[in-house]
Amino acid sequence: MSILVTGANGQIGTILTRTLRKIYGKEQVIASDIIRPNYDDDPFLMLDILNVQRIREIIEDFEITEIYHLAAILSANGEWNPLKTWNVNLNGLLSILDLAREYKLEKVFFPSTIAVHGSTTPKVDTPQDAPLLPGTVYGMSKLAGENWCNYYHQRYDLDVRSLRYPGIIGHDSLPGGGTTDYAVEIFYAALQQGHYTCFLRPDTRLPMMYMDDAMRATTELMAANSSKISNRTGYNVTGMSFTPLELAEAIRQHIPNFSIDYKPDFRQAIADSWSQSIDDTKARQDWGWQPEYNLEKMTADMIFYLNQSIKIKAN
Ligand code: NAD
Ligand code: AKB
Repeated sequence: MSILVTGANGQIGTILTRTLRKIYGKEQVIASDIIRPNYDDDPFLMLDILNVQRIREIIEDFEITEIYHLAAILSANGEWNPLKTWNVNLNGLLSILDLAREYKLEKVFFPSTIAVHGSTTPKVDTPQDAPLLPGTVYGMSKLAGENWCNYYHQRYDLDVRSLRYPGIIGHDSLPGGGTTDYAVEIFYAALQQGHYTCFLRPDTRLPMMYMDDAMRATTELMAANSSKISNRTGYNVTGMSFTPLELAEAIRQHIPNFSIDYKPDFRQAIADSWSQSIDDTKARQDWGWQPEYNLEKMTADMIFYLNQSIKIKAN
């Protein structure tokens, strides 16, 4: 088995590469990105996902059997350059899917997102098969991507699997330009400045998931027997739902003097267009999905590990 991870230098890719290397061995997992990590992360290859010939060479040279295709431009950054975002997010995926078909790869993982939800989607306990009319180019590209994944599965029997991640929160990598980024930034600000100015309103409820749960969801989905995968667009999955006000309260249980104020910007409209909570029954039924982290457990873990890394950097 030889796995290629695209977008491996991002918030999720950094941790997913590490997770896959623990399972399959370091040499079996090739990390790639347009930006080189600033720490030793070999084997690493520079790869722009729009360079189809380079992807082909990597598949051939490293005899790739599986691809985890993470490279993308996220919701907030995507709005600064819609056409580039569509190109990277959709054409990048189409190259991966078509090369996976041509080289008969065993599996492809495509991370979708709650950003596929939009103005027509029920906001509470959003069902798997909810109406989808995304308002961002990021959401549009991921929804089109889900449909292409389903098409390649139906037409070419490609074993492509996908999760609609909610906002992902972790202590070992920084988010890359999304609307849920506040839920990571707030921890750094609380520990370093004791204060955070939030770009969303205090009552903005969004679905979230701790990185450990995201890694488990991904590896469990990919390890599941193909007969258990009844969804080939993107499985709803969730860990918890909270507002900035509730997160600030949870942080105050550990840092009593922590203060927060709110200056909503353009990301408020994006957050308002997404669901507040997710029904992930289908993932639970099909391949046994079960989150382990709620708001309190995630907050305690984030503060513990970020405190440790701040102390290590100070020494
Ligand atoms: P990120 O922005 O942190 O990382 C994306 C990576 O893709 C970056 O390292 C970037 O350099 C790389 N990239 C951008 N353009 C590229 C190109 N042309 N060629 C190759 N690489 C390129 O994002 P992330 O949070 O790690 O997200 C990873 C995937 O998971 C994305 O597909 C994203 O849509 C999805 N996702 C993330 C979240 C989340 O909360 N983090 C939630 C839902 C879905
Ligand atoms: C974003 O906010 O854009 C991402 C996501 C939910 O897809 N974190």
